[in-house]
Amino acid sequence: MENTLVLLKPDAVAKGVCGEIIARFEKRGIKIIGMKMLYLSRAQAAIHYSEHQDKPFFDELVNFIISGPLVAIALQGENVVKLVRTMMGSTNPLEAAPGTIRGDLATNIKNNIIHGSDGPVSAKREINIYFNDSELCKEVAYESLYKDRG
Ligand code: D4T
Repeated sequence: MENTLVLLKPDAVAKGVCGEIIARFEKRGIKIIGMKMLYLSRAQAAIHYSEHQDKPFFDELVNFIISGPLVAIALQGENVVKLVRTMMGSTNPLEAAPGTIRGDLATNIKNNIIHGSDGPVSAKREINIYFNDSELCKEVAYESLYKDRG
């Protein structure tokens, strides 16, 4: 079982498409184990995107991600990192296939609606930026609820 971290970026909140994106994960059978709306501080944004700190688009990326509230979601499932990235589509919405989240809801690479962890190691690091362990739901009752859904 894997976990991954998704951010519905400020443009997703502004466009009012968070519900639609969350519904796609739920319908696919992916389990939500944590979710919150927040403003990211500049320091948190720099930590989240530390791998991009030397890239020319870093400042713009940080300014965008702190420009409004976002929704952070921790998801759990088998191969969920790959599954979510497939559902997201290419980083550049111009190359994202129709039917993917970016292919349907985004138009440019700077405002590309959603972030998803790129591997289990970064998922663990990123989930820790947004959630304390006590904020992640791992109750047995919750497990059986999902089992009942087949
Ligand atoms: P995230 O991290 O947001 O899920 O995106 P990806 O994993 O799909 O893509 P990424 O890490 O390469 O890029 C992070 C973030 O930077 C923006 N970006 C990227 C940008 O504004 N200009 C660029 O040229 C690139 C490559 C978009 C996503």
